[in-house]
Amino acid sequence: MGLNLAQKIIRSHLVGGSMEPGAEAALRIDQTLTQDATGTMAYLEFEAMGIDRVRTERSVAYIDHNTLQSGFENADDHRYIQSVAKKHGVWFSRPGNGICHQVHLERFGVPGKTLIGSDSHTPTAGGLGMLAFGAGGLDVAVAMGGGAYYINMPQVIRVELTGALRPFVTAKDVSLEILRILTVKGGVGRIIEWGGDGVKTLSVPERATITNMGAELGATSSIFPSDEVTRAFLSAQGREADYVPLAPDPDAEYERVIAIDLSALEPLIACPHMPDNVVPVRSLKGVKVDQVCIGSCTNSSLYDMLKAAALLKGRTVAPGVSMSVSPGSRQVLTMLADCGALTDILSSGARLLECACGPCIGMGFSPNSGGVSLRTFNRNFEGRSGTRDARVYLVSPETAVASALTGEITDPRSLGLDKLDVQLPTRFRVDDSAILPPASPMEAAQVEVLRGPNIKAVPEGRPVSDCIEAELTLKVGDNITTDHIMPAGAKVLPYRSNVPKISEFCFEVCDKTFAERAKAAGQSILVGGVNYGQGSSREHAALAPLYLGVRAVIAKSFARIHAANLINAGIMPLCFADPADYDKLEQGQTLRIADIYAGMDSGEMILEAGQLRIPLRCAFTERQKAVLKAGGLLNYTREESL
Ligand code: MIC
Ligand code: SF4
Repeated sequence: MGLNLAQKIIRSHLVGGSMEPGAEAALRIDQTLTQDATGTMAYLEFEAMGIDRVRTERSVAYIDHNTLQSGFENADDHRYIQSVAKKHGVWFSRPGNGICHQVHLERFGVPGKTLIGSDSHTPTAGGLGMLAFGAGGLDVAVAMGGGAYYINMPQVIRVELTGALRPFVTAKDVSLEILRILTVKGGVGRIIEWGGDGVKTLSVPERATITNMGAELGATSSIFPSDEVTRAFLSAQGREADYVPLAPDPDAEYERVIAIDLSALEPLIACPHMPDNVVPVRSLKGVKVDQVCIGSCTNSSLYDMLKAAALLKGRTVAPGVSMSVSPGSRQVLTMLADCGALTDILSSGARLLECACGPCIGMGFSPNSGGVSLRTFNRNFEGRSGTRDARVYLVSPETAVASALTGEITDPRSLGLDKLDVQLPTRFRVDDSAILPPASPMEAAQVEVLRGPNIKAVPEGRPVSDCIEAELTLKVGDNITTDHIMPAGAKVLPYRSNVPKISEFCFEVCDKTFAERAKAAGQSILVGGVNYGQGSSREHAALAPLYLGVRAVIAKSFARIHAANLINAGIMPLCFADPADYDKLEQGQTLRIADIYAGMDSGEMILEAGQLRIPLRCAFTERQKAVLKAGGLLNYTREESL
């Protein structure tokens, strides 16, 4: 039996475990990336492991999230990351150089290699044929130290593309179409492998838009083959030597095949407040728009920006609309400037923001109250924009510009234009001066790591005991995101390296009293619904609960990265054997789970709630049991290396 592309890369990187679906596979990791909002913790964890120098082929630290420096905290974090990276063998992409996923695609991604990053959209690199995973900072720290990365061996879904996109229908619409089909839970435990004749019609940046939003499906990863289009992109980046052709075997097997005819698609839009709440743009014609944002790691490539500029050229943004453009990288911005497209953008009345995540993570440019914001981003979770009652829609750059021009949600096809004639250059402007190399092993000892007062130690995990008795301090519903558990935004993000402080904001979106109540309770258990912890890779969504005394989370199901982060923090993710039992529990009850060690082995535990006996299930691997019993991955790694 032939192998699909994901299996081929996994097989060539397998250092332990098994490739049987559902079993744990240990993978050798070739490259890592971090961004600043998760990076401080990752490097503190790396330092705590006591390893001198990274053992990967390439590790890169990006500064792209916390670039609003409204106090000393973010600037201190940047300095810390710059110095710790230099000391330990990590390349450093300076603030302003761009969004990690965009820059990594341009300058470092290599087909057939493995990459993990402390950011859920790391699979963006799958657009180049790389097998890339979003992970918690601690997993990235371990991989930097040469340790394996563990995944539950996913099933692989093939999406068979035929035809070609029609004018004003884009890769973003392909992402929204697959979200409409599979929903935000449909990719959990799966890799999405894109194939078929339609693939060759998509450029690498378009492929990357599609693999980027695989994160919204909950997928473990997403990947495209590496072909002549990939070669052309790498060669235009001056990196043709990195090219290798990659394709699945002709007789490869898949769990399921989904067919999408690119020529049958139309412009789509995801409505508030979930990326899978997708309808045709034309069905919302006339809805008044207050804000339009173009950018984010989904749609900030030169290709996207050139299309936006071409549509804006000679036109002006409607008076009622406030519009921002944030190019994905310095390469994109300088090339826009060189060809004059930047002038077209600025003359339209759009505001130019930094090459960074910006509004995507609530770092400025929040919408007006109750405002309708159309964004080319990937997440529209409630409150994420920084304005609690804003209504955020996700669209392509073409739909965003068309709507900015008319002031209402507009299908770009209705502007009466033929098509946009935008070509990718045969040569990008390559200037890596904002990517600083690490110190040589000889010089490393002299490099001083610079720490600011906001940088506090990583909280200590506590070994899971055989019996837990604790209050159910919070019961939440389905699809709780990490933005609910540990909100981001300009107010909270500066505390990413200060867990005691950031914990005060834990679950603020759901219940402002939670942090204080949990702390007062000492130990607690949380209860959630389906797909608990979807969204980001931020391990703060596990570290803050750890700091507040949470010992276990019981849910109907979990998102992959968050479940791994809980285990890494020494908190047990447990599932209801019968999801209907969720309804029987009430916030404030005292819960008890006994015989935990035996339960970890048998996969079954009993939750006692007053007179009720509720069966729970778990499926921890031997390694995960050891991690939990050690009180988290950091303790486990320390113990292992003794
Ligand atoms: C996000 O898009 O939610 C983030 C901010 O990039 C996160 C990482 C973080 O919270 O720092 C992610 O996607 O993992
Ligand atoms: Fe940054 Fe937004 Fe991409 Fe997250 S999703 S990496 S915040 S641009």
